[in-house]
Amino acid sequence: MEYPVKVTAAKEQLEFKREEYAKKIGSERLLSIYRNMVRTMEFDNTIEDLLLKGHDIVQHNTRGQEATPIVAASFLGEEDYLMPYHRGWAWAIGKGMEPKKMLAELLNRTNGYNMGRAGAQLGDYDLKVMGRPGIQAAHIPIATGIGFTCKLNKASQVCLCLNGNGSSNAGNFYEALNIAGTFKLPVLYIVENNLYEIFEPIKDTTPIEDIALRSIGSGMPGYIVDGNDVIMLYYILNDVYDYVRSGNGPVLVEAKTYRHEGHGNSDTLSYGGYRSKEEVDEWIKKDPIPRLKKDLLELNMATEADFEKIHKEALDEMMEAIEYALAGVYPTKEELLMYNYVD
Ligand SMILES: Cc1ncc(C[n+]2csc(CCOP(=O)(O)OP(=O)(O)O)c2C)c(N)n1
Ligand SMILES: [Mg+2]
Repeated sequence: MEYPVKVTAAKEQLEFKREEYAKKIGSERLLSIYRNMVRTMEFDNTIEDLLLKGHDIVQHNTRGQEATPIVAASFLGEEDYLMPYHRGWAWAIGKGMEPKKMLAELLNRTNGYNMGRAGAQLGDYDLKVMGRPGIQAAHIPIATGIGFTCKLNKASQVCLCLNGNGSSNAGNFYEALNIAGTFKLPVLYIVENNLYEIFEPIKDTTPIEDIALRSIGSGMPGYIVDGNDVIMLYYILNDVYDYVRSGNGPVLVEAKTYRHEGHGNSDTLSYGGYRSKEEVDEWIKKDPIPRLKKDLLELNMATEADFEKIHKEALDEMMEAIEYALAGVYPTKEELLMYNYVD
């Protein structure tokens, strides 16, 4: 029997002509992806500064993993859903959420996206960005449920569901993918395999190296892609979205990547504790932001001035975001009790 799993490294990379494909995507789109990666990086830096100043924010830094969620979100239209997980903020910025309202939400102010009541589980239902549950992998069956909605709507609407490699070990993952595979739901499941679950290296928690293999048991195609290479990601995801939007059913994409920082605010061991400085430094060399910049410069698709402008605008935006967020107020006791089921 021929299994439907597809290993990217074998076929696609042979056919892939980097320069030609980058030109096909075009400067405008690639610079817009670059801009969103830089905005995400500056958003993370802003949060880290506020944490140092004593503000209370739940933070899982994106640094190093900007490319996959931003490229994936760049294919979503207004009608498409996004079900995120806890890692970073790239998915939110990629789908069009505003850093100032995100920051206000993270600081629990009423001028945030969810009146300061969701914090790090923020969402924007107008943009079809769903708030994530705090329980690992609980979001995956929800994305599958959204897949039923999309299928019933019969348009080419899709749901993008982002996951960590750790979530792919949970029972929910298997159940949710099994149902999506059975009913051919238009859901794109992406696993950002950053090789760790908090302090645990993947080899201590998972018996396989390639999470994409788990697509086989759910009857859907699987892809393995370099999650730090914007142009390659675009190339693979372009076909994957076409497949899902055309009613063929779900796909599982595994993006190989790495987080530069610790797991969350309380992880001070990111260097020298559970992982070596050499390992982190090797991955910093594959940082998707300078990598895309190098590609665009080498292909004469952008100039240094374009990049300077993007970085400056991102910094200015974050200064405004801090001003906006800190000017917000906390919800009152009455406001905190609003919008419960009993209402
Ligand atoms: C049921 C449950 N158990 C444990 C946790 C604590 N927790 C938060 S993130 C995480 C690991 C996530 O690893 P992974 O899915 O690989 O994502 P990454 O943090 O590496 O991006 C755990 C165990 C939780 N949120 N829910
Ligand atoms: Mg992980």
